Amino acid sequence: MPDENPLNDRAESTVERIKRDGRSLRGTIAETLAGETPKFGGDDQQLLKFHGIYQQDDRDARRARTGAEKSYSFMIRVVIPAGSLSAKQYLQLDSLADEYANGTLRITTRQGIQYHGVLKGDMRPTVARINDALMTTLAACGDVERNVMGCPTPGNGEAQRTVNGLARDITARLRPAPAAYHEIWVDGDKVATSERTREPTDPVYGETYLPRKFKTGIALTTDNCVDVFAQDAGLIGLVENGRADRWVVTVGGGLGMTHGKGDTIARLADVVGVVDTANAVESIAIIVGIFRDHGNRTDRRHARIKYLIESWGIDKFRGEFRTRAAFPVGDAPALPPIPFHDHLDRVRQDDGRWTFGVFVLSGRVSDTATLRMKTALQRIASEVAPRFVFTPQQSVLLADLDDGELARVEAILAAHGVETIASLSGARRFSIACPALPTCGLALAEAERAMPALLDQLDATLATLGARDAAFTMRMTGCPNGCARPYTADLAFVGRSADLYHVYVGGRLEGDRVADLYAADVPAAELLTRVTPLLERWARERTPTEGLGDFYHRALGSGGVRRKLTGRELPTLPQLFPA
Ligand code: SRM
Ligand code: SF4
Repeated sequence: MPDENPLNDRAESTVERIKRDGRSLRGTIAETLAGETPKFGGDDQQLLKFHGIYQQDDRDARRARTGAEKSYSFMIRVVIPAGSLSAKQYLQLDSLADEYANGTLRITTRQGIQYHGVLKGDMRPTVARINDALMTTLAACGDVERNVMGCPTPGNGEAQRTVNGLARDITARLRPAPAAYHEIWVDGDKVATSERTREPTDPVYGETYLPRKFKTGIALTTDNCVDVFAQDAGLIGLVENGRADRWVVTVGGGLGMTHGKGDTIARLADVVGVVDTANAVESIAIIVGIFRDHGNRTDRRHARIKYLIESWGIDKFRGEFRTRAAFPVGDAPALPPIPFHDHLDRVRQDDGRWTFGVFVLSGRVSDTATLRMKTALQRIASEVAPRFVFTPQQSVLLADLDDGELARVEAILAAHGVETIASLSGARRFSIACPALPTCGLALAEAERAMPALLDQLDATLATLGARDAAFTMRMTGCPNGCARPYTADLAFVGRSADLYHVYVGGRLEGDRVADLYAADVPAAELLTRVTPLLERWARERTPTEGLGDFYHRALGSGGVRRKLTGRELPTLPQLFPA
């Protein structure tokens, strides 16, 4: 079919060339690993992403090292479909954090794990031992299907099994198969060389893989904790009698924007149609195939599938999907509002056992003087051995516990200073922050490191207003790329420059609405004072279960469900909430 994306008329982007010349993701990674230099060249840095690895430098140390070589280390990301792993696997991940990384594990917003601060010489043992524990870093990053998210649904064994099974099957169906990965990281030096002859191109992705990253999430009509409408592709299980046998297929969500660029957008997904469980995996593979064949390969800023949907329109996309599908595709029913659960605290499973959800602030599993989260989880893994499930809100569930094990888990958590869920404020419990400084090369401002102080202030304000326990989601990112999904939050702070943030208001936990730009270029020290008038009105006038975003829209009388936001919005700070 001729390519009808007008943006594809121009020359291919540099990354397309790197992928094509990369000898099936081999590059010269093996040679650089064996050499003395502390860093990889530009092409290899791009190829390393497909192996789940980012070259980073300590941005705190940059200023001190002016003129000297940067302080390089590596971020390594582990793929964990639907966030589910055994206690034994968790113990392996835990020990690697101490042996090779900065002593912490970072639970990601896509239910994966990241290590920060791995030195070049430690990359190979780290990745090899992740593989030893039957996990991988392959395709954790790069222009491929990323870690597939799945709702943990701890109370419902049947739906949970289906979601987990689909997440694993999509992962297996769409995982790239470069021999280079095993040669370099698992099999060792003997075969790892860039001199290898060309091997067959990847059966799913071809020579140049996808135009850009691709993300899939699996939700249920009973729970949208995976933020399914923010995903490139999604499956929403239509739950009846505890089972999900039919799936609404969605396409075209995505949050990354660029400040000031009106042609970059955060966008919620559209519905493609309804399919049976047996065809759900293939439905995602078809969407990936359409993206591979028609996505933009000239301008990476516009290379996500959301831009193809914007350019084609959803009707044309549905037509292409049906043409490729060798199975029935039904029209989707109008979706009911889908609730949201964070799955924290005690949840009774349908087999009578328990899941206990532990809140992890910004996903950072570490030990401090007062909170020894890392030791607590390590002890639980070795002494109780529950199934571990990382959540899309950067927390962890400990599953399949009998009554005695539940009591043991709660005792270990308490002994290590882990707060009970009941003691968390609503804003804290649903907060998310991205890593930002000092590791992220794209960060413009702080996020994870600024979150504790910001939450302390917010909690104090909300307590004064009598709204400490009201549930809403506050998210923070160091730049507009949206890694903590800020644009679907009730309240979000998005880094603009070292000390300035844009403030967004109007999303909500259910993830079916994007926010408005509420105030622009607000200094870090004034973030809370800028939103306090809104918080005051919300606290005074909200209905008992009304979140901040819902109230904002009701007070504004906007009534509308906003599904798209651009990088060049004007602030909407309304007269109703004067600064
Ligand atoms: Fe992200 C790039 C961290 C989820 C949108 N993201 C990055 C990098 C790798 C920075 C870089 O390219 O140099 C960050 C590494 C920072 C560090 O030091 O660790 C990074 N993203 C993360 C994580 C760890 C944030 C977290 O708090 O957990 C999440 C890892 C998920 C995983 O396990 O795979 C993470 N990133 C997201 C999400 C949320 C999601 O997927 O649900 C988004 C928004 C959804 C989307 O993709 O539209 C997101 N990350 C981006 C973008 C913007 C992409 C775009 O279309 O414009 C970038 C920049 C890029 O790709 O060029 C980015
Ligand atoms: Fe880095 Fe920006 Fe993503 Fe935060 S949102 S991790 S600053 S790319």
